[in-house]
Amino acid sequence: MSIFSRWLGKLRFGVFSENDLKREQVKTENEPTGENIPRHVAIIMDGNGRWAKARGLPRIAGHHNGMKTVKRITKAADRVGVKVLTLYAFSTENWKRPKAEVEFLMKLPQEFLSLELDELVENNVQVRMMGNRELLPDHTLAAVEEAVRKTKDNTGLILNFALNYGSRIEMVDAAKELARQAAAGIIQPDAIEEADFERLLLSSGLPDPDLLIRTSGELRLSNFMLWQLAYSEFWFTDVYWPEFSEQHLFDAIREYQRRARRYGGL
Ligand code: V07
Repeated sequence: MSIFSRWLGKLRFGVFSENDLKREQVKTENEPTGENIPRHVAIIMDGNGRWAKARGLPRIAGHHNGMKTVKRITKAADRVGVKVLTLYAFSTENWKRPKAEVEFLMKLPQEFLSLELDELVENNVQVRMMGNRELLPDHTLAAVEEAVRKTKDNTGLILNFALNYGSRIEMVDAAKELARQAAAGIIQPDAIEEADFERLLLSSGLPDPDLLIRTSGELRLSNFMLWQLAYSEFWFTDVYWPEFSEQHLFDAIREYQRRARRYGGL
């Protein structure tokens, strides 16, 4: 059935849902539907600096535009029924960048939240943060904690920011805690199971990502969710993060659905 006749039918019978209207506002043509929408999508938002450089702009202009993409993609993911969206905003390695760039990046959570928190609350989105809180500037942490607190009882999309996150240190910290518990006689080393380790990871309580997206042509994990991505589907694009659109997200999800169907057929 064509889109046209589907809409004609809806017009005649007056069964426009709220989602139809939202869809119309954005006008995407390849919106995934049906079974097998990935529950958890994780994204490495790469290429902001390169996007800026290609336009003769400073790197921070790329980061700032990347922030606008965060809003667009959060709404699109929510609309198609993704339950958890994890975004890699700042890695433990990113501290090595020039001081001025790091300072700019550390202001983005506040800026993003001052613009978007009200709407996130309205849309029942739950904001979380995954990463080491200790090294974050007070102003950054305060803004994030406020968003986490104000949205903690929300039951819609979980928007999980990986901020000062590194997967190896996450696992080392989990191992240390298990070692402490073993030394204290709380657990038996031989009885340690995957679930015991998993409970100590920063993503504890979330399902593993079904789909990992990385933008900007890089084909690496860069210390991102090494444990949690063990069984995930990967999708890469050359598009720089500031130019990543709803259409790209939907392409990735449709490809995920195709792969899931193929496995089902075996
Ligand atoms: C950052 C924009 C997106 C592209 C990647 C680098 C730059 C949103 C946040 C954010 C983080 C936590 C939070 C709310 C928003 C953010 C950093 C960088 C450090 F609770 N975008 N964004 N944080 N960029």
